[in-house]
Amino acid sequence: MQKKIELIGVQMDLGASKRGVSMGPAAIRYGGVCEGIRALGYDLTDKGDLLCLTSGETSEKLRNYQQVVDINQRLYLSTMESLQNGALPIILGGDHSIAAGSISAVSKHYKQIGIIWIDAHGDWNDEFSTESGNMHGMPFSAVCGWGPNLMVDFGQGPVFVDPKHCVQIGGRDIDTEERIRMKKAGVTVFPINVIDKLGMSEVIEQAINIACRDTVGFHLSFDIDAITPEAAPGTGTVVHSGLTVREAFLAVETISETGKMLSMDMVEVNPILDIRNKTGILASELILSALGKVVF
Ligand SMILES: [Mn+2]
Repeated sequence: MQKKIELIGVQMDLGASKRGVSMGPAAIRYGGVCEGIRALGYDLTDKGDLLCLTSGETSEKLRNYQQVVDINQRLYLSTMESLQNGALPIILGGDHSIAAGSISAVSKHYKQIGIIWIDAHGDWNDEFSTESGNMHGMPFSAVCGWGPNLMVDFGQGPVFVDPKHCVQIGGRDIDTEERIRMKKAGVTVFPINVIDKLGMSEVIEQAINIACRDTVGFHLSFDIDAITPEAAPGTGTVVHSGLTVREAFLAVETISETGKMLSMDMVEVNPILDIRNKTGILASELILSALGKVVF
């Protein structure tokens, strides 16, 4: 694992229907992420936050698309700059729409990457399959080249991630059309009931194998709503009966042991809906465990 880390906050919440995840980067920083990363011995640069445009074009099926595209263009450039510096980028969201910018930079830089996407949702919609028009439900599809088009190519000349190197973990609220699209594309999905049966230890091992086979390594995109709402109440689209805190830690601890994580997003922390920054602290701790923090 690289010793240089660059942190990029993204104050973006226009890809979601509930406001407030724009304050996520602050909540995760208050949770101690910077101090923790330095304590692990990394050379950390906190690049501060990107801010989104105050207004822009919108449509029913692609809500706030101009602001979403704009922030992704700038996050792409910032992530690419970090990669060219030889750093491992950690992106603090913000809603999940920003993963289009971060991942497309990682994919373009390394050419052949896998993705491990830990989330209650599939995030595999386009403008035709979406039921809400919320663009935080579309980035996983976009970085694989499956639309929506304006999120696939926003001027960067994308290198698509092959869905056969992509894994979704923790899904339990995947739309009907979205499910068909994921199956057709060939994304491997470990929904919550499969995790019940196999156990996270087995699931994360299989996921890592899929994401590492014929790739340089993988990007980890962690949506905090993957975790059960009792433990992570500070998020906008809660779905009951999610991952336990220990299952989540086991996943990121095992990921850390591989040394193959190239970059990471931690998204959808909403301090407005949180209880005494419980979710912000949890997000911070999960990042540290993904970077090698051990309990013994
Ligand atoms: Mn998500």
